[in-house]
Amino acid sequence: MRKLVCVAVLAAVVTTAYADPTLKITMWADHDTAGVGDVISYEVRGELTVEPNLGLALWGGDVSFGTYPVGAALTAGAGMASFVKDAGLTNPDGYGGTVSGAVLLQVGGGQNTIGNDIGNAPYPIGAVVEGIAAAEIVLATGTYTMGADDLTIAVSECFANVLEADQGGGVYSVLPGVCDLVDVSVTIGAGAPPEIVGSWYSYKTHGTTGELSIEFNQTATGNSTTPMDTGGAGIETRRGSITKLTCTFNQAMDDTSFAVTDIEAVGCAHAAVNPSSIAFDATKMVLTMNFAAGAIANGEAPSTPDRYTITIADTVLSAAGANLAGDRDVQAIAQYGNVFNFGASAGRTNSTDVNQISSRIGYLVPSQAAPKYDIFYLVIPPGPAKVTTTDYNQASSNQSGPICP
Ligand SMILES: [Ca+2]
Ligand SMILES: [Ca+2]
Ligand SMILES: [Ca+2]
Repeated sequence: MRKLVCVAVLAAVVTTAYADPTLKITMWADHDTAGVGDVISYEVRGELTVEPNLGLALWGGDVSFGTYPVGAALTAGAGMASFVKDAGLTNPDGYGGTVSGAVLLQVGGGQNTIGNDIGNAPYPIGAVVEGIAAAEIVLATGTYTMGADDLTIAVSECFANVLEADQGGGVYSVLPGVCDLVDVSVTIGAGAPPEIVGSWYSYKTHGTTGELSIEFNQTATGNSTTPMDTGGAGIETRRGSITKLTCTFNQAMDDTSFAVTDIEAVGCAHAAVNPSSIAFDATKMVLTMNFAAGAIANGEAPSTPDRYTITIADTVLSAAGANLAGDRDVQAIAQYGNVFNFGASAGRTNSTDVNQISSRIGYLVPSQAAPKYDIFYLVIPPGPAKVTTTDYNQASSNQSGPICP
């Protein structure tokens, strides 16, 4: 197809008195930026910008994908049916292009300007449609799945010819056209860097009720005077302090890029500690951090309570190879029995906390009482979790604080 067009272009230089009809090609995509795994829809659009003519007769171009592997064949735009085999003439692999090395070679096709019918050859056999690309038209569409790098989709090696003006019916004569390749690429920026989304959670197993979590609000700081139930700093109130902590990422992570030393819990009054082990779930989006018993001090006698900042290093990577960004830390108060972190009781376990627990004695956890009130979560003999006098007595005998100013 390309060689025939080149011959026609040479002839046109001699025979046409006006500027060559020009097919202006532009590229469009539905994303400016995209994260790993996002599906990009893109269009190759064309418009004839030099008159006179009766519309596009034939076009073709190679589509490439920058540093990415070659994409799948394109689909003809809605108005291009007369260019598609068998109505029109295309390369053997069709209108959507032929994979050739790093490009889709010769996306496009031509109309049946030679007036062929099926009695002569199996194709092209369609009727010529006039006026194609007189206004901008979608020549072809495609999709591509985004990776971690910027994606540039471009058209090159474009060729075109047009239906000559002042004719009609059956066999059409064509004029060579030229392609305007000034604006023939679109770049989709690699976006959505890996970030921690939502809250962090601290887990304990409450008798036969099973594992229950306390939420650590990711944006809370200090000894908030806002109760943790309404967005204040999260507190691990339960026996044994923080031992199992989770956070969730917005995309799959490279678990091999995580080491226990990439996660650090620093107290106001206690030196940094690392988890004893870490693990990812099957999606590689949820990280579990396990701290050794006693590693994070919580005010259980004889320890002193503390407010910790737990941070994940920005050197850990997404599965696509991008560094962790955004809010990488959480503040968590480790304070046995501090179930009421408000007003004069903020940052300490005192009579207010003890009274709060006392008023819930007999409540099932979590149906009536939140996990934070079941501070002595062990149930002996095994049974469902409940707030009892044991919880009350434990908090009463472990009053503490205030912690960090
Ligand atoms: Ca934070
Ligand atoms: Ca308190
Ligand atoms: Ca209990």
